[in-house]
Amino acid sequence: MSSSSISLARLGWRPFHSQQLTLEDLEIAYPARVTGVHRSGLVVLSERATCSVTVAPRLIESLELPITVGDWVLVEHAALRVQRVIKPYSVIKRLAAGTDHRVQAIAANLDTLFVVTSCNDDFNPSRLERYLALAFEAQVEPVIVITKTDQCDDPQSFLDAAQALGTSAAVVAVNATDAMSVDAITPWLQSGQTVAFVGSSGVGKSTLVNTLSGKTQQATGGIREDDSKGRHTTTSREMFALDGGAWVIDTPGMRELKIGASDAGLRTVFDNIEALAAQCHFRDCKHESERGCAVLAAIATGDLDPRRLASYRKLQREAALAEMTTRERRARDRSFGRMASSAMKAKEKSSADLNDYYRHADQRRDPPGLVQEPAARRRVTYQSNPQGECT
Ligand SMILES: Nc1nc2c(ncn2[C@@H]2O[C@H](COP(=O)(O)OP(=O)(O)OP(=O)(O)O)[C@@H](O)[C@H]2O)c(=O)[nH]1
Ligand SMILES: [Mg+2]
Ligand SMILES: [Zn+2]
Repeated sequence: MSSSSISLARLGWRPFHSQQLTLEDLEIAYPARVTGVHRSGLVVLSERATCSVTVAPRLIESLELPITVGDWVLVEHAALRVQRVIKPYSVIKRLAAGTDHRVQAIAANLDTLFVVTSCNDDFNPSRLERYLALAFEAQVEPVIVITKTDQCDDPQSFLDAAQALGTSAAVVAVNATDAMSVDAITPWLQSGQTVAFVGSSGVGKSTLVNTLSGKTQQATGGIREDDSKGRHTTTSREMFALDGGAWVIDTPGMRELKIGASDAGLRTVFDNIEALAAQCHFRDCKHESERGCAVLAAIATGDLDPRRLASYRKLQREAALAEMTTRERRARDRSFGRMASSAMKAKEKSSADLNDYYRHADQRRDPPGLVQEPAARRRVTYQSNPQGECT
């Protein structure tokens, strides 16, 4: 444990969080902010100290989303243990890579998401749209940061391409190694604000964090995509304080970014297509070959990039699939919950029967659901049947 002396407001605490607390809560626990998540537990920062705390498996299982960097938790006064998690005002989440469709929380209680890309092959408008959808869905302000302007002959063309997406996200181009250049993102770094850097490996997320903090907080390095293990320089998410009082979260490079259910997020990223669609002749126009389609007309005149429409459709399909899978998993969890509860009831019934049996020991008969072993080594064992009832 190391001591700190920092106000809750400087740590990013808001009235939104206070509203979730009672005086009784504060008698048994105190608020702390998660700055790191490790297999063995969490690193948290409170008004008093930085500590490592544990989380009971039962609490982990009860959470809809895993605890992530930036979350607020209540830590027990009596032990270095999380008592509960405070609902965050924003969470950036994605679907985990692979086939199990788990939702992964990237950062919580975030004000700004810096979507980082470089003036090189990494720059990809459709990938930027994915990141923007995550931010808008979480109601976090996105800012597109284009790095490596010093290594590029025509940074303006990348700025123009990002601005051509036509979203409300601000676009900034910087040399991430140069403090004067990185000053361009300081308007989003007010005291008590929390920001995160996301983007592919090697685009300069950690370099930005180091340049902003004026010291080497994070290791930086080149991309090692040819490494068969695909190791990237930053391997875990961490939160740091800047001298000005803002909190920055550095994240490992993402190779694959799958979006989850994202209706509002997608509508915001593609609001120009939504506006055109409202002018189509048919209300249920699919913008394929219908008469009076305003979207196709805009493509024909060059006012809408066909890539945007293709990207919107692809992300809509992905979001719909994610929503369906989430619904299926919830249904599965609910039916598992019902099964578990009927098994519990069966167990309680069988205990009640057992008590009854012992109360009437003088008229002893074999109790229901029990197999009686020979008297010499008498003990009782439960027999269950597939319906979860005792016989
Ligand atoms: N010249 C120049 N080099 C940069 C710039 N941004 C990043 N770099 C270099 O690019 C390399 C990768 O930068 P990192 O900051 O480690 O990239 P990252 O996004 O944190 O990568 P991961 O941690 O793997 O996700 C380093 O060698 C940096 O010095 C920039 O704007 N200009
Ligand atoms: Mg890094
Ligand atoms: Zn149409």
